[in-house]
Amino acid sequence: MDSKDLILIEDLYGAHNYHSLDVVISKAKGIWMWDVEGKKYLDFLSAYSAANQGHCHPRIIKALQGQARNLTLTSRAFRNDQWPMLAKELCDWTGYNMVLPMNTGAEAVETAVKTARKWGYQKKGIADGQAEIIACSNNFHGRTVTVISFSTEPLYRNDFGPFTPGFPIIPFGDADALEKAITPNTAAFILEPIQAEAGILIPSEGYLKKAKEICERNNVLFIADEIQTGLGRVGKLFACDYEGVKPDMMVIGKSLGGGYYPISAVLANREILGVFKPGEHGSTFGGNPLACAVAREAIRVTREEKLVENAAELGGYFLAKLRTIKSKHIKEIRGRGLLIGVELHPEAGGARRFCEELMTEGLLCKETHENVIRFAPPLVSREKDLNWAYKRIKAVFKRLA
Ligand code: IF1
Repeated sequence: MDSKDLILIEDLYGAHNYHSLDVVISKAKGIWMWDVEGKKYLDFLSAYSAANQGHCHPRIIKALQGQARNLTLTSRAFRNDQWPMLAKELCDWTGYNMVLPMNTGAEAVETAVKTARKWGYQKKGIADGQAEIIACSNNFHGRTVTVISFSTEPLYRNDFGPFTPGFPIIPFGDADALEKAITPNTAAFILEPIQAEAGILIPSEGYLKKAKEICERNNVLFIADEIQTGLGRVGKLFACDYEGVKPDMMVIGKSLGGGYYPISAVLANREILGVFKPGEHGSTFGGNPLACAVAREAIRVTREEKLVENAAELGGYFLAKLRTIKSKHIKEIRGRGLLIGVELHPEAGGARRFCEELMTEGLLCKETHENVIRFAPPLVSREKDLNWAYKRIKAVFKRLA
């Protein structure tokens, strides 16, 4: 079947909750993808940073296949031999001493919310049912009802109410607003250290540190959603590392599964994650041995192939190169590591048409909101790959001038 047929079938039977580019991928390896007609593309999105290690990494295939032959699922009714090792390796790598595994990012954010509330009642002494978690405007933390309860984006919220209460909203990047919003009922503050979906918004230098300090002073947990920014994407292990900030709780996902398998986790220390007692929270698939074996190898690949360092080096290189493109459409180019946003002026006619044009050039990326083109190639990219991409990007800006 060709792309046309598959698109027709998808649109007929699949729910229309996406406006995907009309490219039907059937194969991928490393940084490259092929559509069903055999046309080759450079992946400049990495499945929203879930495929940081590149597609179908041979080492991760091996881990997946090996584990698939042995043991895939026990549920947590029984123990398995992979979860303990992943838990230890994750803690050793990230510097936390406790971890709770889930499957998707949104579930891990939900878990962080539940943890913070329980901590608020049990450790901080907040009166029952009163706990508040402060979130930032324009955040993106996932799609469940509780998580969209603290979204400020009508598109994600409309007609999905009633919502979960207890989430005051403050502007992103405003430490004074945080200070003012804190009450004796505040259990936690949750944020993305770089707002990716909002358009790769990097807060001004010192904000994370200041916010962490305010949280500490008020006995409020600082929760970082590093689902998209974490594990190397931004050129350090975590975006919070740029300011030397160690969140009380950290939520990770995406590339923890090496592009193969959904797995997410909440990291914290024992005083916090220790609030859970048996039966209070869980998941059929969370901590399953297949996910854990894949994640263990995904971590080893990230470390041994020095993907964090590569993201830092190539990110700086590519950002500087992009900034040499002269176009009246470009308002600003910003980024950290290999998470880069090209913001266009409103008169440019939207980022979507640039993405469609880049697709015909063999470069796959995705707009975020109306006017930002997001570039996030796999972290296994090399300089010559980015040079290849640069030529296409430059050509498209020339063509759509
Ligand atoms: C979609 C966005 C990116 C995330 C952060 C939690 C989650 C995500 C910081 C939830 C997920 C994904 C979801 C995906 C598109 C994508 C996205 F544009 F929607 F915002 F990457 F920028 N925290 N982000 O970025 O993780 O439950 O999806 O595993 O289509 O919704 P999830």
